[in-house]
Amino acid sequence: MEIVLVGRSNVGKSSVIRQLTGKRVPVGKRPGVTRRPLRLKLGELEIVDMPGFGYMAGMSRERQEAVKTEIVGYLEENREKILFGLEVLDARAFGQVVERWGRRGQLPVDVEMFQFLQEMKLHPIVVVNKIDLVYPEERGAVLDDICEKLGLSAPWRQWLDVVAPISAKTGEGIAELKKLVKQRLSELGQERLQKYFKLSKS
Ligand SMILES: Nc1nc2c(ncn2[C@@H]2O[C@H](COP(=O)(O)OP(=O)(O)O)[C@@H](O)[C@H]2O)c(=O)[nH]1
Ligand SMILES: [Mg+2]
Repeated sequence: MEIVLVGRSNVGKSSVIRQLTGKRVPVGKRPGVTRRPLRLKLGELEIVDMPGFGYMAGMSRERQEAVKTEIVGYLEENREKILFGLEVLDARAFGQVVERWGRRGQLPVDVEMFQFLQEMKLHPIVVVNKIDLVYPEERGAVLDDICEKLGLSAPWRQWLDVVAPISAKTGEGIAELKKLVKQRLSELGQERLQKYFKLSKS
């Protein structure tokens, strides 16, 4: 059984995996270097860190398209063993990226990927990371905006079973995210896998 993480490079996928599992995975390595999905084995569960999609300095358009195709292909081929998806976003950068693409009349890959995960019935959890970089008084508006851009109507608090604002840096929101992951596992009848997401005693 697998839980699959998708997101742009540098949004903090590896950091989120570390926070969720307590296991060290390479963080902050040169983005885009990871081509194959990285797998973290937790007994009968595997956390699969997909290559980062979207623009990266020094990467051709063809390569960007190839990464997206690779991820979509992976999800299709392995659908049977995938429990659900985690899509990681950068709280501060997401809105700007989506608007930039929108001005060019294009659907940003982040939004496309979220829709694809929904179509595949992979019940994605949207992990809005780096929330520490958003002023507390602006967080509500930023989260509403992210929801609307993903096709989820504001206010964001309606989507507490989908959207998890966190900081993989400070640990804020991690307890709520773990709860959400355990809830998904329970909905899928996989309670025995919940033990990998115990709350840390701190
Ligand atoms: N401020 C802040 N930085 C973060 C957070 N999560 C990750 N980072 C930093 O963002 C960079 C990319 O993180 P990484 O986990 O390697 O991203 P990945 O490329 O998506 O796997 C690293 O320098 C991390 O230290 C966060 O919640 N807040
Ligand atoms: Mg990484």
